Amino acid sequence: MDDCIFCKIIKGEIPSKKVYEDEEMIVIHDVAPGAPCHVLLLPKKHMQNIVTADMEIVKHVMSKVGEIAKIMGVDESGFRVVINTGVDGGQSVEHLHFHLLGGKMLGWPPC
Ligand code: DGP
Repeated sequence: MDDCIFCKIIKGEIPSKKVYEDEEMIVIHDVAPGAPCHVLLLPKKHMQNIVTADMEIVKHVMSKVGEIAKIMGVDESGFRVVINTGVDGGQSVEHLHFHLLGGKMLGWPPC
C-alpha cells in the first residue's frame, strides 16, 4: 500500500528501531511508547485489521510473541498483547499490528 506508514517502515523507506525480523513480520519500537517496553509486531503483508486478516500470518505472529517478549526482557515479569481494531478500538494505523507492552504494572481495564 503506497500511502501506508507501516508498509513504508517495512520497506525501509521510513526509519525505525527494529528488534526482530523474519520472512513474515518485523518488530519495531513504538514511536510513542506507553510503557517501558512497547513494541509493534507488524506483518509484512498489508492487512487492514484482524477481522480481514490472513489467519496463517496471524498464527505465525502469535507463535513469535514469547520469543519477542524474551528479547525485550519481559517474558518473566509479564506483558500484554493488544490489537486495536477500528474506530471504537482506537486503531490509528490501518495496517494490522500487535502492541506488546510491559516493563511496568499495566492498568486494567484500558478505558
Ligand atoms: P494504533 O493506535 O493501535 O493504530 O497504534 C499505532 C501505533 O503506531 C501508535 O502507538 C504509534 C505508532 N506509530 C505511528 N506512526 C509510527 C511511526 O512512524 N513509527 C513507529 N515506530 N511507530 C509509529
